[in-house]
Amino acid sequence: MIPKNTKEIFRRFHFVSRIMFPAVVALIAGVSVSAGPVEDGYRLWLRYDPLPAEKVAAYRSHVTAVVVTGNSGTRAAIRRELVGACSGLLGRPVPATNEVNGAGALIVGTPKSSTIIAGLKLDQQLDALGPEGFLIRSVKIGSHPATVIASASDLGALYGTFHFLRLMQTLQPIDALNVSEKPRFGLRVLDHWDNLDGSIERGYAGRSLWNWSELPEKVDARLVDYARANASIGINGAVLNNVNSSAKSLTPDYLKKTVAIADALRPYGMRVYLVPRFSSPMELGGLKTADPLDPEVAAWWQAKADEIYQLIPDFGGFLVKASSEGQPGPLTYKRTHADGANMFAAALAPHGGVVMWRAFVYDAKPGSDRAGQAYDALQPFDGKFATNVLLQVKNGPLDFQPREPFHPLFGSMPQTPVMPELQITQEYLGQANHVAFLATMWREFFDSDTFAKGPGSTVAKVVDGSLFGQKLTGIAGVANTGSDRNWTGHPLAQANWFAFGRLAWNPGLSAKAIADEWGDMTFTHDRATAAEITRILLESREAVVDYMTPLGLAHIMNDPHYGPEPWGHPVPREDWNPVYHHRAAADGLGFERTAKGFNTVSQYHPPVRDRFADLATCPDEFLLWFHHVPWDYQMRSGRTLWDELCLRYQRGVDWTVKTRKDWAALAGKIDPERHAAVAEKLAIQERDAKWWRDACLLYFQTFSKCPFPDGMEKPRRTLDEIKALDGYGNAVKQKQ
Ligand code: GCW
Repeated sequence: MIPKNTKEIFRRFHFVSRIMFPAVVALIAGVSVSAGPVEDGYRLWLRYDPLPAEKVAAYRSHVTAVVVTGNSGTRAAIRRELVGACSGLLGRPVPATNEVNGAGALIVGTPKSSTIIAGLKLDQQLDALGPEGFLIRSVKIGSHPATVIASASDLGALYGTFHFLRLMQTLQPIDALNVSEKPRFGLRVLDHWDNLDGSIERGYAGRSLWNWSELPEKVDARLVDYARANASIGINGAVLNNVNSSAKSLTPDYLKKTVAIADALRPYGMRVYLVPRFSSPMELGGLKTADPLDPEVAAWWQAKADEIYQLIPDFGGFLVKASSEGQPGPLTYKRTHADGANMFAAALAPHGGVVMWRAFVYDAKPGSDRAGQAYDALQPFDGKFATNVLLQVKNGPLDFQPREPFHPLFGSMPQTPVMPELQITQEYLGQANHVAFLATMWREFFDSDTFAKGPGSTVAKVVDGSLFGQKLTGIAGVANTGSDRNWTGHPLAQANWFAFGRLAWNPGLSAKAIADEWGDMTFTHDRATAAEITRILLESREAVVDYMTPLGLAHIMNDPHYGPEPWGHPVPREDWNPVYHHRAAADGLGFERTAKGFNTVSQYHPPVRDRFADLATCPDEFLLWFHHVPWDYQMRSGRTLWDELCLRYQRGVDWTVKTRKDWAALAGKIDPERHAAVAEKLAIQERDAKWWRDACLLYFQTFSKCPFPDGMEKPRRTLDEIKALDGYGNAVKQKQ
């Protein structure tokens, strides 16, 4: 049954009714619609404006009616999406019908929901694709050519629907289709670091989409568009609250609010998850302890899990940050991470829920390598976790830096499902001001060879379960969405949300293929313009690495994690201070992680460790991550380390200068609203890139004592002037 408030949401359904139908009707009536929809970015990649005329002509006879029988929430969503999208893309109404009346029907459903699909006898193939997989086939129903989108479940049929629409949106042929798809990860989840007061930790696109103070009475209609966008790229879960959590989210009142969100997301196949605060049995239950081995504590969690499932029968489970950065956890009680995770696992198991246990743990142990601590803390527990526990590990061993080598826990936990945690929000990559297309970074991560079982043991194979035979698989992305009208702050940052979903579905996709799809769907079908947008996206992340942290540098940012501060700042822990990470000194730069130093490189399997450990074979990209290198060290380029460093920073700056010009040249090729919005962001990016270059190089020069090489633009400000800037690069002190 669809709850009342969800019906209400559907009644007020988004742009299909508000913008597109008036446009379509106007078209039919021969009225010109020069105004078009407002290009404020709200529609994301689900823009269903009329396709180029030759494509409309090619598609028209293949898309004449939508046949989706039955009225489950998901089937209704499929029907609505197809009718709205096809009518918009083809510029004339495509009706929903109950049967096939002629050529060009789109028949969508399952063998159970559709007698036509049942008649095609696809059951075996559909079962092999699993509940979320689907087939798309060009068939004949009687004498009528038709297209069938079939799955074993409604949700798979919804995913197939969006796949079909994507084919049209990217101008692919649809006349002889034979597609079969299934996701490579089971759990494809967005982690929202959203606080109950509406703020978002590391969120740069406005406030939380969950309006806790108005829920459950008022459910923002926008949640349906959020769910549609996610379903369109295969995301099937959302963790609603911050990993730095408040116990309040598990109170009966807040659970009711969560029910309302779950109801809104359900038709689109998104399950909700919560982050329980480890100390909740004390804070909410009045117990004296939260010790995971205490029977009363376990019973409290069991009762809480029962209460949640009573309210939300398809609740996904818990994501837990425990004994990490000051959060309570099992270590408080001298218990282990496995003890903590297994306590939650036992409470959720009867209901089919999972625990995603975060591996982002590091101690304030002076004199040790922070980047090695998660491996030391968790690897010994391989095989000790309950079967419904996944270990959620950030892609790199430090913390979502512009570039890190892959985390050594990937490939070192053969008996544990390890799920990557990627960060879609650009905490350390210019936040919502810089373009940094992350598909290239994630591609690098998935393709890294762990050598866990010899060559070819890529991270992708570790995490999709194929290398070690795990059935439970998942991937999480820390969301970059917020209440901003365009969802992600920077218009081009929508591409990162899209890329996360596409890679969660298929980690084999190339960054270029994803960028092409996204640009085509989001901006324009003009090939030259779309190619230019793709090029900018594909180059962007490397440029950010160049002007922030080239050659394996990391964590040299200021307090808001935005600008440079290599000189460091007073912090309670040495491993939060940039100087701990870069180790600049008269004798050179970089963190020695070989046997000459902390030997953290030994956490990798041979020959990965040997390759990183040997200066002769360590890739330039990771040089200063693994080695402390003299300023005059000769690089592969033939330049000294110092000169190379300077020219990398310069290369990053040059990219921002050139990209601004390239973008300016696209004026008139895309809508003026989004063109201007991106241009403004690129201006900020250029300014910031220069700030990074000058701050880092002037500071490092105090150690290297070397002159700036030819080819590098000289800083216009002194180091002291730069040090006086605030966290976002503004001069705060007046010049005397
Ligand atoms: O990257 C750091 C962030 C924290 C974050 C933490 C984590 C949610 O600066 O804001 O806390 O990582 O991942 O737990």
